[in-house]
Amino acid sequence: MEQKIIEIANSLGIDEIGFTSVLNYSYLSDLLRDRLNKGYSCEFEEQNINKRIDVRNIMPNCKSIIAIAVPYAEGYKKPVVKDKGLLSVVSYGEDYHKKLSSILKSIAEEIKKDISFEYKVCVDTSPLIDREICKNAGIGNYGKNMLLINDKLGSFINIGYLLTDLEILSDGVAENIDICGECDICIESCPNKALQKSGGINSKKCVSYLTQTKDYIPLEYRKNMRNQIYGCDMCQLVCPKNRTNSEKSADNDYRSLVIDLEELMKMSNKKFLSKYKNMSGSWRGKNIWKRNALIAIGNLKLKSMFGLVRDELNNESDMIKIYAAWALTELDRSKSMDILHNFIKYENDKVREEFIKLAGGGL
Ligand code: B12
Repeated sequence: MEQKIIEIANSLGIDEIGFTSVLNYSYLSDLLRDRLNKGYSCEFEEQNINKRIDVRNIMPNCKSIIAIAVPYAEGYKKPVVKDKGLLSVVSYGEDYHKKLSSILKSIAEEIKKDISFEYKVCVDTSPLIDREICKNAGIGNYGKNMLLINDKLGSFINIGYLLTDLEILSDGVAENIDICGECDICIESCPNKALQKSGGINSKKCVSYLTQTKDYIPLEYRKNMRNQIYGCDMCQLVCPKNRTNSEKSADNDYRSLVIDLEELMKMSNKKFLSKYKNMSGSWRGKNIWKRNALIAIGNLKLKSMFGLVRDELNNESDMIKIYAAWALTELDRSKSMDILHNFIKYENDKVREEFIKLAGGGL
C-alpha cells in the first residue's frame, strides 16, 4: 500500500512523502511545559498541552499518518530594497494552506479509488505539532533554527499531512539527529536573538511573530523588524543547508513580495483584500500590515513620508496612532515632539501614555 501511495503522490508532483504510525506525542510534554513556563510560546499555538499530544484527539480512529513536503522558495534571492517593505517568501503565490490541503485531498481521493478509508487534512491548522509528526514520517530533521530540514530540499518547505484510519506500520519515534554540528549561523543572525543557544525559540522575540501579533510590540524589538511586513526569512536565508535550493534557477517571479509602502498606507480594505487575500501572509488583515509599514518607514528613515505618517495620528485606531507616533520620532525627533505635544490633549490614556514614553517623559 505504501508503494501505491508513493506512486500516487509522485504522479501529483510530490516527491517527499512519508508515513508514521506514531500517534502519541506525550514524550514532548516536558518540552511543551518548559516552553510555556519560560513564556516562549505564543497565541498562535494551542496552550492546552493535552490537546497537542495525541493525534486521536483530532481523529479518534486514526491509525497512521501520511506526510508530505513541498518546496516553496526555489531560486529565491532576497531583494535589496531601500524604500520598500518585504513579505516573507513563504507568502509567495497561492496560500500554502490551500495549496497543500488540495494536494493532500487529491492524494486521499486517489487512494480511495482502491481502498475505502477515512481521513482528515492538516496543514498548520491543528493543535498538533506538525514538525514532529513530519519528522517521524521521515521528512527531515531539526536545525538549530528549529526548522524541519529535508536532506534534498532544505528548510524552505511547506509541510502537511493526512490523518487516516489506514493500517500503515512504521518505525517508532525518529531520533533527533544533529545535522548542524558546530554551525551557529542562524542563532547569530537571528535579528532579536529569539533562537536560543541551548535550543528552542522565544517566539515573543521572533520577527515573524512580531509582524503577526496584535499585541503591543516593545520599543526595543522594533528596529530589528527592519522592513518586514509579514514574516521573517533570516534564519533560513543564512542556513548553508538551503544553498542548493536557492541556487536552482526558477521561473518564479518574486516581485509580489516587495511592498510599496506608500500604496499600502493609502490602501482601502477592499483593495487590500482583492490584492492580497490569496496570500498566506495577509491572514491578520490590513491594519497589521499598515502597522508594520509604519515600523518599516521609521526604520528605513523615509523622511519624504513624514506628512503621510503624521496624517495617521488622526486614524481611528489607537494602534495605528501609536506606531505612527513612533515612526515620526524616528523620522524627525524634534519636529515630531511639537506634533505629539499638539495631539496629546485629544488622546485617551493609552495613547497619551505611549506619546509620553516616546518623548522620554513629559510632553
Ligand atoms: C506557533 C507557530 C509559529 C510561532 C512560533 C514558532 C516556533 N518555533 O514555535 C512563530 C509565529 C514565531 C512562527 C514562525 C515561523 N513559522 Co510557524 N508555526 C507555528 C505553529 C502553528 C505551531 C508551532 C509550535 O507548536 N511550536 C511549539 C514547539 C514545541 O514545536 P516546534 O516549533 O515544532 O518544535 C519542535 C522543534 O523545533 C524542536 N524544539 C522546539 N523547542 C526546542 C527546544 C529545545 C531545547 C530543543 C533541543 C528542540 C526544540 O522540537 C520540537 C518538538 O518536536 C506551526 C504549525 C503546527 N501546528 O505545528 C507553524 C510552523 C512551525 N511554522 C512554519 C513556518 C514556515 C514558520 C516561519 C518560517 C514563517 C516565516 N517565514 O516567518 C517562521 C519560522 C520561525 C522558526 N525559526 O521556527 C512551518 C515550519 C516548516 C518547517 N520547515 O519547519 C510550520 C510547521 C507550519 C507548516 N505546517 O508549514 N511559527
